Amino acid sequence: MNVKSVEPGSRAEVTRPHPLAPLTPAEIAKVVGIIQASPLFGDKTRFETIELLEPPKAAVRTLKPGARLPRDARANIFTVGRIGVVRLTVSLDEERILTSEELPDQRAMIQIEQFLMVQEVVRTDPRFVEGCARRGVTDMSKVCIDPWTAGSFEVPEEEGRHLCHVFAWVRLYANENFYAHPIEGLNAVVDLNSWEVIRVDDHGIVPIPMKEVNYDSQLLTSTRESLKPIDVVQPEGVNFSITDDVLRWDKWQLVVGFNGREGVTLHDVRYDGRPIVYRASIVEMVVPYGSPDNGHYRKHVFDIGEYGAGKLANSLTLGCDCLGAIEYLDAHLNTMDGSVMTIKNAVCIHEEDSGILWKHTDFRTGRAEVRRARRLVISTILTVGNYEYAFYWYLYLDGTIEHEIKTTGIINTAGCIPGKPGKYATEVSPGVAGHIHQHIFCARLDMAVDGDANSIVEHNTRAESDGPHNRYGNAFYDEPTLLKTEREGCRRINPETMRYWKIINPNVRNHVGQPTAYKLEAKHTVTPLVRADSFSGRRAGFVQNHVWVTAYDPEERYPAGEYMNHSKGGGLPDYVAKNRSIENADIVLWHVFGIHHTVRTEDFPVQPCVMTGFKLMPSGFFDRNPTIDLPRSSNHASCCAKAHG
Ligand SMILES: [Cu+2]
Repeated sequence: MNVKSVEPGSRAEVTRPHPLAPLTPAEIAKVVGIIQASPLFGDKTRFETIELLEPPKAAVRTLKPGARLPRDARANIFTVGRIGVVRLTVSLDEERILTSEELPDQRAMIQIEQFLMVQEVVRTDPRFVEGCARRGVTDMSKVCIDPWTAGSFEVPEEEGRHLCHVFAWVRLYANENFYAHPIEGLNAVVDLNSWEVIRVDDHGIVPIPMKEVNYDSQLLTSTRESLKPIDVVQPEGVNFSITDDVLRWDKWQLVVGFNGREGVTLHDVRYDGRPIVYRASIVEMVVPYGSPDNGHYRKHVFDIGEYGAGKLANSLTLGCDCLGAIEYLDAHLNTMDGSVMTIKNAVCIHEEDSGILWKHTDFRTGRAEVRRARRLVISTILTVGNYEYAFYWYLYLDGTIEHEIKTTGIINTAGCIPGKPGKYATEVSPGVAGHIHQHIFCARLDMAVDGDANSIVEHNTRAESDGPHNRYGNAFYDEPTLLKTEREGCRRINPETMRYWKIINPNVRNHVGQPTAYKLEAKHTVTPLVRADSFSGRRAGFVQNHVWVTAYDPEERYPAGEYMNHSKGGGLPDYVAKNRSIENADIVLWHVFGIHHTVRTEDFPVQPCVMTGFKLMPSGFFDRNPTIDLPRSSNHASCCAKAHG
């Protein structure tokens, strides 16, 4: 193969990447060079995102071994001082811009490079300085400013601008937890083009709580006795490999991608060579807060669409974030000025024991057969301001795919009169309130169960009607309903009927003559509570259903629309308005799930992980338990604990 030796964790040296592998640093630099050499580029041009333009699915599907496809990129650029985005596609092979589209009303995502610039601008604004002084804060170097996206609220002076809306806290000294000291009721609105504070809102003074509530080990005065270690060792090495960008483990194979908007993406996921999902990723996350008070009604932030998940990924640390024998992948992205930024160890890949997989004891003979479950974990952790999101894709030996999100970090805090957090919040420390909120995620699952032509069938369990056919009153049955169009594919969960959905391939049958299928286990949905026709509700139409199904269109990528910042609507409600057929077609399943978060005192100062997620489970895909062929094994490192004193 025409591939140079590859350092662990690096794609930089691969000279002929897989067609779905993310852009290499050299490719990102080349895209920047091509744009900089064009008349579109000027001194004030900045780069929002540069990512792989995935080749057409048909070309990937028919690619001969050893052949390659042209490498193309997508890029969004913008100009300092004015709103608008230019959307480009670029040919890396031909070294030229293929398409260029001016979108004068769209706004780029807020870039991490802009976070501290916003803080500086607000700290020096005389109206904001005065507001702080009214609250007894005169040392502005101690004021911490978090830039929140501003949304779209039809405020006349905000229309047609590119803004952020800020909340403020006081940090008493280095590494101190400033979220324990909210400067309540003081917000600024900052124009990200002119870098002026267009307005300071003072909603009234609430005393700043000064009690320290720390979590940093340097600041804690006592810790509990440490636990003896649990070591995860694989003395014979790991069971997975990455060759030419293809990750293989047991019967699984896939390509792991990464980009600035979505973070980790999975491509062409197969088990035993059989395709299951062509592309899977978490494409949006919106966090609506329930308080109408002060500036808090504006908190309805799209962490993926408005900030971009990729750039916020952590560099993970061995033995802390990740336990065991770990393979890391670096993430290569672009900075705003067009440099290549590399997040070392952004993606962690490892194997985990996950309890028993199956067991049976023959009570007549006492003979037991037991097999242990194991999963391959592909994970990444993001820091979005105060909060952390840890994303885990799990592949199991039995063909199950699971996605789990662990939410942790620091709740967004507001100030209150001690003992009076109000109707919309929980007081977590005297004078510190955490508002009720939700974290709503959307997964985009381009399904390919045994091929690209799939259908979706909804299953509801019904109790049998009364009558002689149900003499004992025990009868209940599963009722399948084929969803034929995009409008029929807009569905919510129903625990009363044990509702679930199957993604079937009507053209491939299992050994009992049924279509091969996977099942979506929607195990963690949330009920939307923001009014659907409100300013914020219109921007997040996708939360109104837990399942959406669309005909495949590679340009329909995001459930709240391609350009989110200051959006007024769009995304899935528009896609399904076309009401295309979703029967025996190339279809995309969108699953909306999340966490309903009524804050607990235990969520402060740092919240222990709270989980959400979903599963895709084989359901008629295999003719029998596909893990019956696992050999018997016994772990020789296990021993008796001798815990009795
Ligand atoms: Cu939360």
